[in-house]
Amino acid sequence: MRPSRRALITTALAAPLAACVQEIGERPLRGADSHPAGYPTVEAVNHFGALISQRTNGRLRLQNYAGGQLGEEKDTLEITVFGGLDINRVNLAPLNPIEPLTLVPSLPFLFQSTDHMRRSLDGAPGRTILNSLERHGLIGLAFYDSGERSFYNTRGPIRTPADMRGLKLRVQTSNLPIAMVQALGASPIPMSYGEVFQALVQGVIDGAENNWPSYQDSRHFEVARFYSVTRHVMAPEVLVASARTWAKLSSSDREIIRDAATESVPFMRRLWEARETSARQAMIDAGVEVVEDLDRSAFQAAMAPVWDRFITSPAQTALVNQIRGMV
Ligand code: GTR
Repeated sequence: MRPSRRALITTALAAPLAACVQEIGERPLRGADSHPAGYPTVEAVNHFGALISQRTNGRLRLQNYAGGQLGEEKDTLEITVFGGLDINRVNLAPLNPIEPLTLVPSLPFLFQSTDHMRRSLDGAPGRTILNSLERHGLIGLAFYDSGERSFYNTRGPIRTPADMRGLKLRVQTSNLPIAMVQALGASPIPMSYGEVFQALVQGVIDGAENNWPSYQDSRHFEVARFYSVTRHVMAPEVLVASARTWAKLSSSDREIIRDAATESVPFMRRLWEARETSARQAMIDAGVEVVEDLDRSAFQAAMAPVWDRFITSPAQTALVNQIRGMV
């Protein structure tokens, strides 16, 4: 069972107090991930932790709580800002309500390819976004791949936006995916990731959207048997540290942590590529109906108006243009 919100807040308040007594070094750094052990993000963060302890001769260690043990991303982010967690791996979408620049890589059909996404996020646009998190109490360390998200559902093949009319689709807790699903004529239901499987089984929702590895690991495929390869968004994963923790670290420890995060990116990408391919094949082997013959441009056209609605500041526009210029 997942911890209640009250329990999470209690943890959030208790941990900084405990941290006053126990300094980093006396206790391990605490990290959170909503995915289970073995998922590429979890393995990458473990690798990051191993590099840190190697380079500090075990003085700094990372205890990474995987599988959503410490709560959903929205909650663990709050706890990280309070300093109750030191490290957090989340998707970019839950950061949308916190920092408007994070909306940019979350836009539908922005990136033209994996290579375009990686070059943009490894380059100046990525740095601008990571730096923008500091004013919210978070230190942006690195972006990880999250592949492409596509829609899946329990009802039948989706080939055009018209096939989505009236479907209740779970979305991440951000106004952007809410608007994207509305633009397609379906009903968005914001819900935390950990609740989706049960909601699909109970028929509370008809579907959701995600990449292949998440679709597999979350077991959503057992209930939602139609996966339509819309590939409508490539919002990345992001690794952050608490600014409260950061303030207590020496500049050499900060450098070790930053370098370890950067070095965990190619490690993650290797795992990701293998996992994306194997997850897709596993889903085909499990009898999922993979809908490839769909009109992606119709989905793109239907979702286009959300760009203007969410990209409203000069800073966001500059970032969009910079990324578009990197195709
Ligand atoms: C996954 C992502 C998770 C989480 C999840 C979701 O692709 O890796 O961090 O954001 O999607 O849909 O909530």
